[in-house]
Amino acid sequence: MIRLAIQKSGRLSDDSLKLIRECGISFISTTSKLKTEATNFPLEILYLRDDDIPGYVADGVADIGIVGQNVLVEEGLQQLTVKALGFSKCRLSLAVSKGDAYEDVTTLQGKSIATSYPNLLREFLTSKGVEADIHTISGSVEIAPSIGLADAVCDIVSSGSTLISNGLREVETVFKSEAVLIANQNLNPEKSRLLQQLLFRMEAVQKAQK
Ligand code: PRT
Ligand code: ZN
Repeated sequence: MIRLAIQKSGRLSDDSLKLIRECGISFISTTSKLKTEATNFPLEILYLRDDDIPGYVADGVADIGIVGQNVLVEEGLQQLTVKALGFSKCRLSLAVSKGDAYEDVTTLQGKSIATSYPNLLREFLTSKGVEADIHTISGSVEIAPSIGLADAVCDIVSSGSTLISNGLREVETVFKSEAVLIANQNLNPEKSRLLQQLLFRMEAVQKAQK
């Protein structure tokens, strides 16, 4: 039996469940439950918050998982990556108030930036030789400039409409992300074999969609 961790409820959930079903795996999904067992493959599904998935897979509480690269790399666990899955695509971007002058990333030198991704942001700024004051907040990052909490924000963007409706302008892409399959690095031979079977099926699904 192999244990897969997926997001309980959020932007990754539907596509994660869909991928498992497209692999020919049947299970009864109820969001009220915390786990479920497949009926025709030795797979157990755990429903978790996305932020907890990389750590649980690293620790072996789950054997494999599906999570956004943004969360995985922020938590410093990119070495768990097995395969990019092509859904939940988004980017982590820097944005400033739409009336603020912005030349290039050096404009942010000495400024304060609100984000939920301090590690990804710090790495980006360091690579550009910029020093800024990073304020880590866990949600509602977009309102930080309008309430005087920060000069700029660094947040996840897909369509861009959230930034626009908060009077912000996207100025730099910090990190590009999509959902990835991750795996514990010390799977026993039986679990490794099950992972290989799953990967084979996922690749067949992806080929059929091309
Ligand atoms: O409860 P839990 O902790 O499990 O979920 P969560 O609220 O932390 O995550 P969730 O469900 O919002 O996102 C899960 C993953 O989906 C993220 O880690 C990304 O990998 C991916 N993803 C794809 C996104 C988006 N698109 C996205 N648009 N994650 C968040 N957003 C948010 C963004 O934070 C901003 O508030 O949507 C808003 C911007 O969207 P646009 O379309 O207006 O630009
Ligand atoms: Zn989360």
